Amino acid sequence: MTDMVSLTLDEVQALAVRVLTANGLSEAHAQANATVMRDCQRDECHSHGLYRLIMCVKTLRAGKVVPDAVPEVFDHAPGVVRVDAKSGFSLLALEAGLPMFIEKAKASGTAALAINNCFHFSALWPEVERLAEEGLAALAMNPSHAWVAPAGGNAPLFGTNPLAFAWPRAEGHPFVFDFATSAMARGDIELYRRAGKPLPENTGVDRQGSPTTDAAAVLDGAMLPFGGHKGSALSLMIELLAGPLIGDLTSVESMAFDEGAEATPFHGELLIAFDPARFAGGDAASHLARADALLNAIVGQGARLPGERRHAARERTFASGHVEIPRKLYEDIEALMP
Ligand code: NDP
Ligand code: PYC
Repeated sequence: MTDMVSLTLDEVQALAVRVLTANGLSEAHAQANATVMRDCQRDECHSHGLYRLIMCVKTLRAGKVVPDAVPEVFDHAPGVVRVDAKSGFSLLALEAGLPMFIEKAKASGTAALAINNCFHFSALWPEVERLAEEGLAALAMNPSHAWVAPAGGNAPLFGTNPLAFAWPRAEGHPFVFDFATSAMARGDIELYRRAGKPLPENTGVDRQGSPTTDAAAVLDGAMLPFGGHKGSALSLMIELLAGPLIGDLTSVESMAFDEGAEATPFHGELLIAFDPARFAGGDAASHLARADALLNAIVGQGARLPGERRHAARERTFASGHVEIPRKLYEDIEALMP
């Protein structure tokens, strides 16, 4: 018996849906959540693939998420779509809001989508990649739980606050980056802890504020932002834009709402889209070609573009027809069946 379990993408989806519905989640939410976990597993984004089932089930069992919430979409302003997730998971709310959001962005050149009152566990790149496939440039961001100390501070205040960006390209995959504004996503630190591996330096501090490479000590202490004051400022921007601006919770408030249940964070999410066809008018194709030249020049220097590793992983998965997950994770997931 090997340490890894091999699954087709259909099996990944079916496993996630089976575990989520068995724990009380509606079929519609389970399919939406499972699709993003499957796509992360396909692209070897391990911290936000099937591993997320553990946190989703913990969230369902904590009892605050509404497992069959039906999101409500509001045409809030000419350039603003608002979706009330009604205390459900975020991904079905996103599905509900996307058509009006895309329509507004294409009609006006730019639009924002605010998702409110959602439990959020997922990677953001699938969301902005979808928008770029519609020909739009896009940003997405959200707070999480207060796990990260601000630069120069010593106690958790910010979330791991991801920021994702996508840019459409005439040929090939859209250019996409997506990263936590903490030195490492919390999900990755958890995977280090599970693997018993030391963290890179400057990932976090222990409860006493002393630097440590021990993953469990950092999870119990405070994570650090990436890039010192620069990552810290970006993280703060995300707290403000995807928190008070859209009338939703900050990471500190999400943590307080959690009341120690260690469920997935509860807050809002902000997406913004720009349509190059509107901004650049008849010249859009030539301006997009100049953008391509810039992106190609990066690759021409031997540097890699964000997203290249993911796309290489995607091709490997399609070629082999399966993904592999650690047997221990597979067993932990099976143990989530009630
Ligand atoms: P990574 O550090 O793994 O990757 C960040 C980005 O940088 C990716 O786009 C990646 O592309 C790119 N990249 C990595 N290395 C290089 C390199 N050497 N050269 C060029 N580009 C590079 O991301 P994180 O660990 O910070 O975040 C992981 C995921 O966690 C994200 O998807 C994020 O959305 C999610 N997350 C979600 C949260 C939530 O609240 N829902 C909170 C925090 C994180 P590539 O993928 O091709 O390697
Ligand atoms: O990995 O930091 C993280 C994270 C928080 C919420 C979802 N993922």
